[in-house]
Amino acid sequence: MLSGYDRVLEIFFFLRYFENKVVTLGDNNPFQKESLKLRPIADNDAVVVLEKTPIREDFLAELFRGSKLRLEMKNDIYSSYRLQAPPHLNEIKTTVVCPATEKHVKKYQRQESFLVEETGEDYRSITLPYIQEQSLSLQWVYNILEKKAEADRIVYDDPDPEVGFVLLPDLKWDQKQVDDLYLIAIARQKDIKSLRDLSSEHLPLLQNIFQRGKEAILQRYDLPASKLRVYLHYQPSYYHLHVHFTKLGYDAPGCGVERAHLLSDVIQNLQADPQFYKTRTLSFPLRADDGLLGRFKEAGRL
Ligand code: M7G
Repeated sequence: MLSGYDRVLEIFFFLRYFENKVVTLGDNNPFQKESLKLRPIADNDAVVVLEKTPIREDFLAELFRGSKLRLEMKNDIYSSYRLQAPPHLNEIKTTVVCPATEKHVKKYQRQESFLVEETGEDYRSITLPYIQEQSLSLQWVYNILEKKAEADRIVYDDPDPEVGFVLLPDLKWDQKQVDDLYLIAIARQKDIKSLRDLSSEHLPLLQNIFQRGKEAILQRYDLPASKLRVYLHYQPSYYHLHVHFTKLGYDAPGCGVERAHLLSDVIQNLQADPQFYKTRTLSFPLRADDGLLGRFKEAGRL
């Protein structure tokens, strides 16, 4: 049995000699970067996501001092170069999902999307049965809540079973710079799947996440609330309530209007109508090969 570390090494070894790769590049990639789907390794599929991270301002002097420059073209006042940075300033953030299910592979592949308008009734008759049948495992969430994984990364922990949550850096953030700050707050309550399950009884929980999450980020990263975008996804990929905290100005994957719901709006909507998210029509994009899209088509809703 390989440990997680051995498996990552094995993937890297494999990657080095890998010829038969499927490379997708482009806009629809959730990270807008390159992802590789690897052929099965010892009966398991893996997804490896490679991402160039932003250039840090405090490394600029070292970058200019320590790099080689190769002129590509010069025209009047314009010129372009290839800059070869020292290795430690040229790292590639690498995310590995292994073993990856078919759903993970689809999640990271480039796909055409379609906007679905889901009524409250559609949710109950189409979406809910679908997500009860098949959704991604929440084991990683429970590992965080039980401090079996990522315990050393926790930024704030409120242990209250009703309004408590764990705030920590998102998998997508390498924490090298606050320019692309991305944290998630994971609710301790286990029975809230998504926005659709929320009613006014959850207001204390939502307000606690909003308030304490912002305070913790101010304290740790010196970033005020006015610099934060705090939102929920609908549909999420993982059906356990969590809230995204990203830096304003960073074009975080999934922060567009078709998927992100600002937590401040969610709170106000529930204050105005306790059943808001159970009755309203909610729009969201689904990728062409998403099984849920198939269910909407079968039901004649698309
Ligand atoms: P989502 O809205 O359910 O789906 O958000 P999305 O991935 O399509 O945005 C789940 C969030 O949890 C995402 O921002 C993920 O990057 C993040 N995430 C997923 N996993 C498996 C992990 C993990 O193991 N650790 C941490 N810290 N974050 C994760």
